Amino acid sequence: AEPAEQAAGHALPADEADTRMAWWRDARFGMFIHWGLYAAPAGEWNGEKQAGIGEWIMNTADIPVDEYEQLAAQFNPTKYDPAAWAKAAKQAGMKYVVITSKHHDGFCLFDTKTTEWDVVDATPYGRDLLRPLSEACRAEGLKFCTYYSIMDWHHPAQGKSADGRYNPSTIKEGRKAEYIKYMEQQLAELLESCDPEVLWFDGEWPDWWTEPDGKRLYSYLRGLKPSLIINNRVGKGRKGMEGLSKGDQQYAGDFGTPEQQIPATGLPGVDWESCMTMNDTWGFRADDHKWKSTETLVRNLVDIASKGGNYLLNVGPTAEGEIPAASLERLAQIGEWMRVNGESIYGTSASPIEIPWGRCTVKRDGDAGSLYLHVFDWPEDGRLTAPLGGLKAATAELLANGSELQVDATETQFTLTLPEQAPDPIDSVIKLKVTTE
Ligand code: FUL
Repeated sequence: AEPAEQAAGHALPADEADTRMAWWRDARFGMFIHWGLYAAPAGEWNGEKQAGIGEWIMNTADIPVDEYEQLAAQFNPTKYDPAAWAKAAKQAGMKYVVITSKHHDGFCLFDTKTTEWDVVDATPYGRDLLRPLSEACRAEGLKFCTYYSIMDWHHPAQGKSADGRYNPSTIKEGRKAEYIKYMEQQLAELLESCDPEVLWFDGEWPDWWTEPDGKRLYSYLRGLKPSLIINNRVGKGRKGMEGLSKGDQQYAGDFGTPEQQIPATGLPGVDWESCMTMNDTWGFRADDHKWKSTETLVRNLVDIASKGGNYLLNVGPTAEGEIPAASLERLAQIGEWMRVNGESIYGTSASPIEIPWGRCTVKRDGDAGSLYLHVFDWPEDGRLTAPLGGLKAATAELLANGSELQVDATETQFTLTLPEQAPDPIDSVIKLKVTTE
């Protein structure tokens, strides 16, 4: 293999990749933050509501670059409180935070010498937004991670597509190397100032960005920081993840990124993370009140964990620097559930047992382990039956209140006798101690 390929994750010994991915696999739950200049128009341009997601407004409303640049002059997030954001994530039970360092509009939320199109040079706020958040996250014991878009609607080397839209961008004749250099410099600066644990690429779909480009960028970053975790969108790995061999999937980064969906059977053989919004947009839109219920959000987390994936749940702060109250409320409620039931999520893996009334997660410990039964639909007759899958059930406990439950096991299934009322209407978790003996 070529040296560049050697350095890519797939070519490393498996245990090295396992060491690198260990914290990420245990974490299971993270916060996505889409924040940028687009939070100011908040879904409206020239008095007209625009369709679609907030962070795409430059493309949706076809705003000329020089007009879009005006937004920076007004961007002054005086209410930004990175410590409060980190606390909100921590209290929700999240273990990591992934924030946009540069979205498709090319605007940088960190200090960079490569362009004036950043928060330090172009806004009245005049200070780096990411470094303080990286420090606040570390103070809370959270891993700090950054999103970065390869497509860039502001960079002079990129142009509009034949139909006159920003998306997908094109690269101007002979200017690709210049743009790649620009990205490499920015990413090196970002690693230097914020030391992110994950680089979450996006905007890889324009035709000018190729699989070899992705592999080279992957290797470059792995060289700068060997422990860095890099998602599949660095290359073309998003297309047909399921159909690829394990080696090829690794080629395309360290983990798969299903968007706004939970794959029905997970993504067998690879690490993956479902990223999802709390309402219908990633970047703030003032008129989007289609909030998912806390029940849906908790059950999504459980569903994803039961299939072996991570859940990256998004918030879209305002231009003033505040996470919307509706998001904070839901995060606090998820946190209440996590404080009681977190052990059924962190460090668990997919369960082969399928149950009609909920989901199941597993934690192995040699020949023994715990099977966590997540009961979404509490049985009216107070009896719950599930297949044992070759395991022996010993004791059962309701995490909500620590009470012991009666277990009656046969060779193939076990039956639990439950109290009349579900202790938690969202998801009551039963911890079943099991052995393989
Ligand atoms: C997509 C982007 O185009 C969206 O704006 C958002 O960042 C989402 C997570 O990824 O591909």
